[in-house]
Amino acid sequence: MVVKVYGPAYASPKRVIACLIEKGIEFEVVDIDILKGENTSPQYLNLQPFGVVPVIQDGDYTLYESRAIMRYYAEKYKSQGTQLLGNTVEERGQVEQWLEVEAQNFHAPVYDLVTQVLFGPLLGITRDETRLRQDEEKLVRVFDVYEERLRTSKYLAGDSFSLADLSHLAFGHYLMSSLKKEYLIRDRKHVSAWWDDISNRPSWKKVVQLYPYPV
Ligand SMILES: N[C@@H](CCC(=O)N[C@@H](CS)C(=O)NCC(=O)O)C(=O)O
Repeated sequence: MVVKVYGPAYASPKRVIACLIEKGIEFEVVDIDILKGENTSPQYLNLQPFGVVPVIQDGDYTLYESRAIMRYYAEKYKSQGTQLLGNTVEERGQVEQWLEVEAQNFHAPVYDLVTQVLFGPLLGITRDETRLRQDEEKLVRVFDVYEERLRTSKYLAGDSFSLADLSHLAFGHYLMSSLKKEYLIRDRKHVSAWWDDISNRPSWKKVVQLYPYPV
């Protein structure tokens, strides 16, 4: 069964697509244009009641929330493609810890920067300079913690690339491109080497090449 992924142009679906490529799972995409409001059509809300992308359909099975989708496929096809969840229960614990850090600490400030700075002008959202400054300060603290971790560990969850690293690519890409916040990564030796390593994986290069970012 070919997996259908909705909304490939946007960052959160790219998280899922990178995971499917790492696992060698066949997929096809369905374009959803958020700027035209296609994410709020009754048909789409029937699949994803919160009106955000991605959602996947795998035969009769429908699933949303990008990190839940990645966990599902990484578990379901554990022995196929790249092992993304660690090899032991302890390693799995580390993967889950750093996935949570990505979701709870890293994601919110980057998402806000992307929404206000890049999509704001297109969606008529007014910039809140105080909040933008706070977002950047939060990211400085997050990357300081990552620098310490990556000083002694090749990847966030240990010696191997995992979902925890992969989950940073979709929005980390914005920091390194349209947002022009490369300094957050480049000013930190170990974070910088980690970023070069994970963003040069063939899976990620393929995602960016196949599905260009809209902004
Ligand atoms: N927690 C959700 C968030 C998904 C999300 O924020 N998607 C953005 C695109 S990257 C979106 O659809 N935004 C449209 C909107 O908020 O109206 C997930 O990880 O799947």
